[in-house]
Amino acid sequence: MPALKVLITGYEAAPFFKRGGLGDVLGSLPKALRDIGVDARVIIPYYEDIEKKSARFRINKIGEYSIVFGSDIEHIGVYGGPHVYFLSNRKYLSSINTRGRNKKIDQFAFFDLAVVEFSHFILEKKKWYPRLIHCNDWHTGFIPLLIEQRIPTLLTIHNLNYQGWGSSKVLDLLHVKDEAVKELKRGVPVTEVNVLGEGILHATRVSTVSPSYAKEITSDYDGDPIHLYLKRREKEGKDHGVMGIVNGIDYETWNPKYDANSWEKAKKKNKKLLLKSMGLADRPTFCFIGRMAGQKGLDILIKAIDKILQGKNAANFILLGSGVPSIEKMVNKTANKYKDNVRVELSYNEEFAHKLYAGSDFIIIPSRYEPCGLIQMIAMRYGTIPIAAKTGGLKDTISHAKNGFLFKKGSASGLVEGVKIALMICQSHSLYEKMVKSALQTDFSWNKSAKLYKELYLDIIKE
Ligand code: NHF
Repeated sequence: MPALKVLITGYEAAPFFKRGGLGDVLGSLPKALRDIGVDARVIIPYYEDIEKKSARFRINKIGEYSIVFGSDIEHIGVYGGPHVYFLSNRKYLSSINTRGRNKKIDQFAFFDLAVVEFSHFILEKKKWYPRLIHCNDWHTGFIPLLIEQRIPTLLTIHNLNYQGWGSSKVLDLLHVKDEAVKELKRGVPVTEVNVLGEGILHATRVSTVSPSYAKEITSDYDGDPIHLYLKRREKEGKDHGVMGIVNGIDYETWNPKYDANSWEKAKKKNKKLLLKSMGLADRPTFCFIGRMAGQKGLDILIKAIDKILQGKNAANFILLGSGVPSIEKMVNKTANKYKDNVRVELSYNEEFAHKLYAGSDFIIIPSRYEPCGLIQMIAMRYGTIPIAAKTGGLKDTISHAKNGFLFKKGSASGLVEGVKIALMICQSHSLYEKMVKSALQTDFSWNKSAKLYKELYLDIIKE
């Protein structure tokens, strides 16, 4: 049987360009799919940042074609590395930092149209034709509408909070009539379109990145309209609901080179080096790694650190990440207040992240919501025990008191309790050892989830 051909698309894909978890997923899921016989290829914009590294990534030009966007004919250059395609256009596709929400909507409307046309280009050029297009997040939300069921689509939601709202003028650029669009919010001065909403309404199937997040977003998601979209899908006979498939992590990228039998010496050494480089004393060490954004619950962590460290010297906290300036300021203030115990690195530094995963005892994940979360899985791969909010994918991947701890989401006192229990565990070598081993033995590779995606793809193309 010929391999199932799937084109996977989104805003980012590691190692070419990565801003967040989506980049990790688009970097590692296709590989895992290819290992089980799916001909999975990825397509993303050819950002200037990628172009600069084209020699390193062995990216070559494959060809070009044109699309009509508004009243302009725009040229698209097609570039490729093994199993990856990049679409290039100076005006629309080179920037990773497009300012202004309507400009961003235009950029990805342009990309989505270019992906749809790419399916013709690649058939002619390489005799390759996708049986299914796997779209990810709002950036690719126009594809299901534009492709008009010619190719079935799966839309995976990695974060419902980013939906891509913008002026409906973009529809003129796409030559799409208002009637074809289902999620229009009419208003003054502008009528708006919701790109993710369109994707949800038009995709053949919708999924998300964990069963618990699927439940959360389809039940009561703070008044978000997604369940209305889903109800409308049901009315149209698309009654499959939202499937939740937990992400895996790339075991090659995240490889501590120790396991449940050999962790102890290596981890001790890693911790020693980490603490020395940070100028911290030898104490139980907790880290935070992530974007400094509201979702990630840093205010909860800061409150908890305050409670734990007041008058005591019980623990170290090392925080890595960057983001919202007011959150960065709050974090810095705490570091200045607890000079002996708290360190902050305000950047996105993958090398340092590896050191933190490897050298910390615990990782704190106080997210207000978390569609899947990758850091708890990466941490456990390094034998670092997560203390995480009980929400979304965190709930689905952490077994409380076995390979980590879960506390009530949004609760600083819950987190304080979790840290206190962790400190107690540190007093008992056998308890600590049991938890570390259990974390190291949990399988977070893509093996299981890639199979689930393959089954879902096959199911979709059968429809
Ligand atoms: O893991 C990749 C990531 C998720 O929880 C994460 C998130 C964004 O918020 O699926 O996407």
